[in-house]
Amino acid sequence: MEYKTQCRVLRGVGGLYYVSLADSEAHSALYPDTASPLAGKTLLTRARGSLRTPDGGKIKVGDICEFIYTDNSFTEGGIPQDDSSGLPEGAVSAILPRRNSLIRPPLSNLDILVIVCASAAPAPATETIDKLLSVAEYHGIEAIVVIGKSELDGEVAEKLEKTYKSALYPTFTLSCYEGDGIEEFSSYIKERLRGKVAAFAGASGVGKSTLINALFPEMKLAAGEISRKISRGKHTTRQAELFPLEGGGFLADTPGFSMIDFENFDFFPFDALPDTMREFREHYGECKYLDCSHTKEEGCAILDAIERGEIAPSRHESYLSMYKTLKAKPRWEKRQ
Ligand SMILES: Nc1nc2c(ncn2[C@@H]2O[C@H](COP(=O)(O)OP(=O)(O)OP(=O)(O)O)[C@@H](O)[C@H]2O)c(=O)[nH]1
Ligand SMILES: [Mg+2]
Ligand SMILES: [Zn+2]
Repeated sequence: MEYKTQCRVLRGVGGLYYVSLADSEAHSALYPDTASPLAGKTLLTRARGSLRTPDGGKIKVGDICEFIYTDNSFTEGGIPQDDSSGLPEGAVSAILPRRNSLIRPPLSNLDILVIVCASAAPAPATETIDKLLSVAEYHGIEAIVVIGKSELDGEVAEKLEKTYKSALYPTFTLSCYEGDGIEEFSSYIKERLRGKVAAFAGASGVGKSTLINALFPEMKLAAGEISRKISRGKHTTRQAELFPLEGGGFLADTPGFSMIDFENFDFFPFDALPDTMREFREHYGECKYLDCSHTKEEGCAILDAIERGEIAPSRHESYLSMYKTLKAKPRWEKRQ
């Protein structure tokens, strides 16, 4: 008997893939009146040799795929998750259309990007936050801003919160040390995460791992293992990996979105920049000149909104910086 279902690619190892099969509920919604005896299991499997996306791309972590398997897959008591000797007779047979596909980190179908900064230690770098927000916006990834270590500098935290709320992003101020704001953020993120993939990004030392551990205690081991690998200098491949979360959903643990990438900022083409500024968008069309670049023109609706205190000056500074960098690039090439 042959079974068809969907799976999510969690990790690649030497040409094989760990995939998480749709659970029974998801399976019957996708393929009514059919069976998937391995529903909900994570297993190591192969991909059909010629497997490519319509535009020739290779299978990636995060991909949602079609998975076909047979009864021969079954070993006594099911397939042990980490046993490569018991490969099921089945294969990833198609890569389904992607919502988005990132190059760095190499990850597809990222749904949520949690951008973390701290009120102090390290001092918040709004340009980094804004670049991450623009990358998320360009790829259609839902962005959430977290201002951590709020107990260190309440004034800065408040100012940042105002900036990102007026930029129209869900914004949370919290402190892992004091516990303030954790519960509110925890219920918000867990509610949104069902069946989705989230990643945490932000400068080193802002408290990402501390926050992840507070939210998802089941992640503790995994995070520790990865940082040990990094400190031994062996985890340089920048492989992305997805970890299933207890309440449903996956967390992408990836050293990606490294701030190094941001020196050579080339995540989207120059022409796309204005549309990545969420709170600017409602003012486009109100500028005096049709071809306004919103950098310095007289009668620019964005500059006027900044004057009125509706848009934070730091958001415009970041816009100018991205404008300059992207404009200087001869041609944006899509790399897969
Ligand atoms: N004052 C204060 N310190 C915190 C808080 N949360 C975390 N820290 C500390 O900040 C330091 C960095 O935290 P991490 O969670 O390792 O930061 P990270 O963002 O994961 O850093 P990288 O892994 O290097 O990217 C640690 O010493 C934490 O104990 C907080 O709410 N308040
Ligand atoms: Mg960390
Ligand atoms: Zn303008």
